Amino acid sequence: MTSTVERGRFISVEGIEGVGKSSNIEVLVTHIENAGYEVLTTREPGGTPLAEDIRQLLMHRGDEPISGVAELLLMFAARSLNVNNNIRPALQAGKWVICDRFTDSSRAYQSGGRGLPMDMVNQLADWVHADLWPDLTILLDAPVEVGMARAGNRSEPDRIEREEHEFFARVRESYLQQAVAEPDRFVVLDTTRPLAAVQADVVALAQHLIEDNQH
Ligand code: Z5A
Repeated sequence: MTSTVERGRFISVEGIEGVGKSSNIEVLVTHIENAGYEVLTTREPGGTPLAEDIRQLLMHRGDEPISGVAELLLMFAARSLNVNNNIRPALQAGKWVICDRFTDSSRAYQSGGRGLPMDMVNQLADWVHADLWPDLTILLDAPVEVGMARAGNRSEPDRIEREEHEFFARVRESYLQQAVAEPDRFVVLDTTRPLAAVQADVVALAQHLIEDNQH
């Protein structure tokens, strides 16, 4: 008799910079682990040694311009590595996967922000991860000024962080449109509230998915 391992759940966390992805992923992971599940936490771009190298190219390169298309292709090259070497094997082994950004980031930044056609992003998504999409996407939302002020308290901005306010406003708008288009997958949380209140919502969402998994 063969025993089949139940596929784990896949959660992505999205939002413009400084909205609190790291701060909320921490409590999300702790809650799911405390419920008895093994969790793989990963991030994009990155997550595998080669994908992390691509991240370095994208964030801290020199003066050579990177076109929007080159940026998009590098994001998806890194995503292909992360999906094949991390995410799919973990889900198949029954682990839960928490991903700090996924393809919705490419839709928001490279299409919404840079202006590339959404269809281009969606075709690459089909190539790279086909029917694999998060079971739940938590969109942490705040006005650009709030995210920028929080992020501004940290270290030197990277290449994408040096973009102007209007760029991030387009990114945020694209995220909000995605959430409206896919209400079954997205949950939008207002992160202008105190961190503890946002974290309580994140834990409640995780608990809902855990209970759903047990039925
Ligand atoms: N990118 C892309 O263009 N296309 C793609 O396909 C992908 C990515 C996958 C790297 O992302 C860049 O890659 C990103 C998009 C692009 N560029 N930008 N911008 P990243 O996720 O690594 O970098 P980031 O967006 O700058 O995120 P971050 O640095 O990890 O920030 P965060 O996790 O969202 O925030 P945090 O560190 O948890 O919180 C920031 C501060 O705010 C911290 O002091 C917290 O204590 C505080 N905080 C958080 N929440 C609250 C609340 N509610 N109240 C008060 N203070 C708070």
